Amino acid sequence: MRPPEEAGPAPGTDSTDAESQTGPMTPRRPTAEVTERLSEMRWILGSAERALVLTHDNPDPDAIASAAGLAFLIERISGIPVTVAFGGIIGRAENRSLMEELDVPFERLEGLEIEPGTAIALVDTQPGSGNNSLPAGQAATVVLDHHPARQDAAKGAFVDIRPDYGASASMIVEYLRAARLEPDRKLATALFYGIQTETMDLGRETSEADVAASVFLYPRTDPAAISRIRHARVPRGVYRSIHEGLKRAWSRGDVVFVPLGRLEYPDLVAQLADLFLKVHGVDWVIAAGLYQDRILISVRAYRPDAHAGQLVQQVVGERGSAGGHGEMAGARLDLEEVSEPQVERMIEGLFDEFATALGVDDQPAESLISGSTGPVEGS
Ligand SMILES: [Mn+2]
Repeated sequence: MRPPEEAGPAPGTDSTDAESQTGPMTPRRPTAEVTERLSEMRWILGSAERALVLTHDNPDPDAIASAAGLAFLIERISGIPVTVAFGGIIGRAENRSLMEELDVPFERLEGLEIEPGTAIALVDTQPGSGNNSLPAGQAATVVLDHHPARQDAAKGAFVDIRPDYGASASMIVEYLRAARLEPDRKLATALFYGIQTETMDLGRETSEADVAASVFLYPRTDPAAISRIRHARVPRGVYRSIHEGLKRAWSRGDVVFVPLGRLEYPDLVAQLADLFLKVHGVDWVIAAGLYQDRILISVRAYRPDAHAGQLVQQVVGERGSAGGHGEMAGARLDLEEVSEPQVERMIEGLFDEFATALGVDDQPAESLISGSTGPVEGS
């Protein structure tokens, strides 16, 4: 994975000595800026007795790796004890395997008491994004994220939001490098894996910083561990959902709708959306399923000009919480006392609204796999 020579800086550009030691594909962002932010973060954490690094609910690899990386950074720059936590569950087998390889103790936020003097650091999520379990009334001291900035995010004392980055883990790598902290093999492996999955192997919403972080990390990773994570064995429930999706997926034009019924774990909906985005000619996937008492929606687009985050916010509106990037987004709608047939009808209604918003409501509905017309009913 040696970077091509021609990608290096042209003679006379502002390559420093430090950069030339790590190869030509180093972060473009001036090191001085990250260093400045780093000392600002250290100063803001100065009055804290301890820190709680919190990432989003049902964390994905980018969230898991970024949280572990930020905890390491804060511990080292501030010398205070750090706890890492998340809400929800880690369902996906690959993500469980990542946790095992990473070997960092993560706590479930539900069981934690947040003591006075605790600085809360949110990573890969923001206050008000609806996908984290930051207790109401708790302010975040640090907010590090690569999702588009929300209004509430500005309430953090230290806020660094870079929507042009493909992964939060790439931001963490820049901070670690600015602090001259060497991630150990486990952390480097997790950060690398987080960036690769989040960017579909540096293909989706990827910036130069994501490439530079990957190049920096790769020689520090354990390739066998990455293989174990990537090829983790999965429970049968995954195949039940794939089966359900294959049976029921239908399309209008280049938009595919995937009703998944009840999900074994929450991130299955995103996993299946990714799977269907691989189908030739598909530009959009809208997948939806039921987990506990909420509808989960995952949207994927196969075009860099897509506004998936805006689309899902527009369709879901006040009925739930929604957000995301250009090519990947999600939403959740909390339900009360609703029967499964009612949920199925709600999902059908939401799919119709997505079809209208995407301008394909006049296109014929076809089953994706069997080729028959009309959405496939139930299972
Ligand atoms: Mn992320």
